[in-house]
Amino acid sequence: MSDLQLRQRQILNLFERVAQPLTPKPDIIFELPEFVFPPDSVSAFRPPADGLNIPELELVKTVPRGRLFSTFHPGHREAAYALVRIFKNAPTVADMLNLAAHPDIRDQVNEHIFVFALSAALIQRRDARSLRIPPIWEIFPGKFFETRVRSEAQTTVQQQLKQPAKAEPIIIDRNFAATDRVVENKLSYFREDLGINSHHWHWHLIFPVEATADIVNPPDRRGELFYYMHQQILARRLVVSYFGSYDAERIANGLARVTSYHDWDQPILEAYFPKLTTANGAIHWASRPSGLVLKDINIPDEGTELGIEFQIHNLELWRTRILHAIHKGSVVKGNGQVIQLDDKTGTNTLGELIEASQWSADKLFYGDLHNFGHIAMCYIHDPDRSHSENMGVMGDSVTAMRDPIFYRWHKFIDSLFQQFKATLSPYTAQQLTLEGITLNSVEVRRNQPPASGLTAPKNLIITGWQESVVELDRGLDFSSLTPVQARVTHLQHEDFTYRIQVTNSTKTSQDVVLRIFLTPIKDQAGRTFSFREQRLLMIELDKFVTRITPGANVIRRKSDESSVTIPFEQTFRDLETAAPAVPIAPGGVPTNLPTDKRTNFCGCGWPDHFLVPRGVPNPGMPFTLFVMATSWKEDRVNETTTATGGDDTKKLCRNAASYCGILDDKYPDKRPMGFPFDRPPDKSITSLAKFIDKSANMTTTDIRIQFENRVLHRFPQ
Ligand code: CUO
Repeated sequence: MSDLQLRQRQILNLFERVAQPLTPKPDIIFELPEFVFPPDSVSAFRPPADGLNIPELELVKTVPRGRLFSTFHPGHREAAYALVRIFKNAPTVADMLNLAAHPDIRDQVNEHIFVFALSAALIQRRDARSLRIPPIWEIFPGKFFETRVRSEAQTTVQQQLKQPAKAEPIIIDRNFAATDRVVENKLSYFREDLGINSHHWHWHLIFPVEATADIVNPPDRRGELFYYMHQQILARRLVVSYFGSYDAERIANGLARVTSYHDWDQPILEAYFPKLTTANGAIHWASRPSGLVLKDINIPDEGTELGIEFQIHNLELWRTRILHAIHKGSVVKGNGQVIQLDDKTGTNTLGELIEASQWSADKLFYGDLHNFGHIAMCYIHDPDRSHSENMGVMGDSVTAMRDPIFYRWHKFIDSLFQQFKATLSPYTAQQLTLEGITLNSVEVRRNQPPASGLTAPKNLIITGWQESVVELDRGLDFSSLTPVQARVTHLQHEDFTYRIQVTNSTKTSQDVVLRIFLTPIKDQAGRTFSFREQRLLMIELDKFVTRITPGANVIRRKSDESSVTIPFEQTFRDLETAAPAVPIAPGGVPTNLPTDKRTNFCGCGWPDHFLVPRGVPNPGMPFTLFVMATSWKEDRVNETTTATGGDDTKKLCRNAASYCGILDDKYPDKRPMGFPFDRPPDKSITSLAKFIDKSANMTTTDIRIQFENRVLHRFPQ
């Protein structure tokens, strides 16, 4: 076993059954890290309990083992970051993993904090870039699957002990959280999707609201990414909700767009009952029945655990101050320095302020609005914990997107950004056009011809279901003879290709950025959207650089090359069999990089299986596909980056750069995120057709997305 393979297997071992004491695999040795322990105990796996120089863990242990952990909670974050620092301070990756295995750490600190801290350290350490962490649902199946799954798994294992046989995967019901009588539940295939929730966890893991001392600057445009990634989730979720456009039941129930949650003294009508547990069933996540109202939060310190106290009034005050800054056009730092909210950095400044991160201009004054909103909602059922209830799913970035209130809360957060965007001047013709480049047409075609042997009709995308088998045993508290697996059903689409016809009327080749968006045409009542509404429903599908030679060009681009998504296998990968084979070079960057999935960073990215919304059954739901060409020379951030994922020497995986940026590098596009739809257009522009009218470098076509209510694919096949 190479050193790299050993480290990879150590990681898997460390993340196995994290609620239980570590059981080292027979062939995996954890040595005592030399920098911590006296040399005479180096070779033993378990050191004697006394006389060891273990790092100070008091702060880490302020959140006891077994308790749920919230990255939105300042006290929890402090505890977690104390451990991130310990891991990052280990001289080598080997030292870090050995230290992580120490019983005082692995078996004593809060298991959620352990996973968060080790994952964060593995992502942030440059010398760990070719090592990967397992999918989060394998580590904590309880955050994804209902309690029943664990008891079924246990029954299967007991049967196997009596009569060894290959166990069938446990079937996960797509609608386990509620019945279809609740109209909102028709969207549970979106809210409860493994890939979507895993993306959200990764995003917050790689863009934490605070950093260890070695990270001086925040990741490039972190605050703007916070705005844009969440705005895109909303747009996607909104569009998904429109599949009900033709659904009489939905209209009858009056379920339309997500409304912003900003009347904080009004009851929240959408309930959520997660049916999730953690610590293998020992701890449940709280339910949030309909009709609860936000209350002041006053959770006392309990034993060692730091409490949290704030009033809903604080949220109101912070909102007022933020709105004041937006309409004043500037924020004021703690030291009195004024920062203008301009069209270049304004969104980023606001993002850091609203979320709020350690890079907020003044956290004392502008507060902690977004994070405390998550906290207020996750404790809404027991705001002072007088019933000793656990938090609800809004408290954890792994689970928050399951709750309908997540979308209403983020709609409110997004409305702040939109108010700022409305203060900016509309893009000028000069900013929108590109001389010499004409986009003549765009069309899409499925890659696979239909079974009938006919050519696939153009501008029709087919969606349906995929059944995928995922591993569960890493996170269960009992071992089994054969792997415990679950079969999940999730959305999938047939792969397709864009065919874009471009004419270059200049005399030289031009490098252009092609920006592809998708937008619905009509609302749930069949009414055509105004451009003002449609702009906010634009879903980014792809963004890439291509060279256009003089004259006519045809550009083909496959749907699975998208800059917003990560491939299906990257979401549902099997780490054991796909252990990386790339050596780590001095300096930490692996040599001989393959082009695919090699780092933990690669877990961030919208899942490819959700690239396009579901649509409706035959004849499908109409959408407009929009493509725009801009100049790469003007949009390029520096000489080495490409629009889709950094220069090849740094390209550790196929990045989903649009929503996740590039690790340790600048965001690869100078334009504001969401350009050209991030700002309201001139008032005279009342439709998308008018918007593209004067710009030859833009084109649209109408397509349909047709949902077939059957299993299109199985994974593995
Ligand atoms: Cu991602 Cu509120 O920021 O959950």
